[in-house]
Amino acid sequence: MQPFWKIALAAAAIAASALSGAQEIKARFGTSLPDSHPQTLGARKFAERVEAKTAGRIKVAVYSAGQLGSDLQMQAALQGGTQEFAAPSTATLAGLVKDFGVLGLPFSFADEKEADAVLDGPLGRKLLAQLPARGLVGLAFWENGFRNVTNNKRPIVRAEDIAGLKVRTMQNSLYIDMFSGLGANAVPMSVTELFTALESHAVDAQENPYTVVHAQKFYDVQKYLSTTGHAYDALALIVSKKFWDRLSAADRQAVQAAAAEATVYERTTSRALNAQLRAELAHLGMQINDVSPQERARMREKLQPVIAKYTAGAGEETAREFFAAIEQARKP
Ligand code: EAX
Repeated sequence: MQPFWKIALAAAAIAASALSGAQEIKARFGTSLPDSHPQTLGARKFAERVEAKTAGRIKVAVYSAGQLGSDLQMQAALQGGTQEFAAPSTATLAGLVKDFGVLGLPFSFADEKEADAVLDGPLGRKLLAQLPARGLVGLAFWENGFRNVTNNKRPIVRAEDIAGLKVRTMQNSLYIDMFSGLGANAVPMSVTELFTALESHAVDAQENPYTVVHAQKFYDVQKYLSTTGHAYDALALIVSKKFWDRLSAADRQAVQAAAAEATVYERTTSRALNAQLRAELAHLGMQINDVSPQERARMREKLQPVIAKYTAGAGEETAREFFAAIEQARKP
């Protein structure tokens, strides 16, 4: 714990510099994933753009790989004003604003194009607009990507193959229910603890996009990667409202513009890496099997009660808008 007077001094320093409009403003951006993952690459690009747009006046220091805590802890730190930026999975945000839960509903998006259309459209803006009431400001949606199951027991060929596996999930009730719904034993924990849990066989399995499997070196402790693609995981670039409120209008504009540029970069990088890392993971010794569309449909069928529960839980109106936006994106 930092002594109170130190925190008070630091806060006063930030407030003073914002008021003068000339002094340096320091901010911290925390990510839960390693330096090579798009979450952290995006954070560094964002930091670079913010600095460029403010002539070096706003400095954003990036702390990767959970150095500032788990996604959940960082979210709380942003709310409390002891950390400025983060880009957690939107699944984490669903614990604060239930409407975010629609984004993680299994087997909703067919591809990234649909996700972009929904996230950058009215539904995405409506979700972000709910954050200030919770002490956060949402700047943009980034990408983690489609999540696939890895384990060290067997390839997931049929939906039933997931049953009985001890699967690490994110600390989010939708993901816990999703894997329980497929007959697995869901074990929620932070991604920062996951490598050790897999290595020590505390869990058999986990689910994440190729980029996370590669960045976290899960190929060293997991044999099988099955392309379940059960959910698209969007990240949200968020900022502490306490910090945001201290910025001048011009600085806010600069930060928004930096966020827009970093978003294009982060998504492009995520897509390029996800496309290239599948072959790399096979090369590193993982056995990769494609799950058939029929089996994915069977998984979706088994998850109907979970989908119904979280559709209702996220709010009828939000859910209706979410599915309508996907339909709209699908139109040629
Ligand atoms: O921040 O926790 C997870 O599995 C997520 O993929 C990731 O950490 C997003």
